[in-house]
Amino acid sequence: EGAGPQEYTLVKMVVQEPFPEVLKSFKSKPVSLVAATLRPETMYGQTNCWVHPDIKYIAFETVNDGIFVCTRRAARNMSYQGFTKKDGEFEVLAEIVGQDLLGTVLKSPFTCYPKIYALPMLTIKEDKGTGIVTSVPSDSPDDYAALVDLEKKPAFREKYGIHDDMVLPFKPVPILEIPEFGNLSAVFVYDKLKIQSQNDKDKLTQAKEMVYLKGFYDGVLLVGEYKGSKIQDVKKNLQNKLIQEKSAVVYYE
Ligand code: A2H
Repeated sequence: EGAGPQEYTLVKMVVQEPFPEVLKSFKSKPVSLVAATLRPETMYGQTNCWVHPDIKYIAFETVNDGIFVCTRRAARNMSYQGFTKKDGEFEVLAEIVGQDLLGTVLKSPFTCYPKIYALPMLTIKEDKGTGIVTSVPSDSPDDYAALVDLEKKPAFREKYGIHDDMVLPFKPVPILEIPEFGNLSAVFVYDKLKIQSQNDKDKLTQAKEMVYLKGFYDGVLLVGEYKGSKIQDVKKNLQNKLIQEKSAVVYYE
């Protein structure tokens, strides 16, 4: 990583009925779990949202985008980037532990699934992005590994009160073709490296290295208005489209 700030696209994953208990009092405004991504061009393949059951999140009000749920640290950063009324200030409307967000119904931009769910991921870092991650198991080895963990282990689902129908219908969606890796590159490298779980750290690092650069330079979109284009040529256009339709904002840290 370089010396400058990292730019993320913050995708608004909008809370739908039935609201979880901890968010019920905010219903009159749009409430979003905001996910920081480096890959806006992959939003067509979202299958779920990841939250860490033990991380503490907050809800705060933005000037233009309704109520955001993210870590306190991310809210503080946002408050210096024009998201709140007063520079450097944000009012904590609620403190929420990730556990209480699990199973929340969400609507997220571009994905073919009309509603998706907040599910547990245990490798989320508290000190990066918003502490909320959008899941694209077709192209992110971390996301695919975490989704397979939930699929394969009913006890893991049960522990967090996750119903089968929040997980089992959500298959990875072919959205990018990468030469040598096919149209589900994360699945390909997961199988090739025989990754066992989301905790398989070294192999997942290797998997990410394998797909990342190749995807960026040689990956071709299979869906959407830029179908047939190379990712590097349209990544920025897709970020702009998300921003214009108010489904995303830019965030730095
Ligand atoms: B990426 P970097 Cl398709 N903890 O988005 C763990 N992971 C986090 C996180 C956190 N607190 N915040 C963001 N991330 C993930 C899409 C994606 C991503 C694809 C492929 C690779 C990929 C869909 N998930 O990231 O350390 C988010 O997942 C590969 C690293 O700042 C975000 O982009 O480079 C990326 O990690 C940011 O990681």
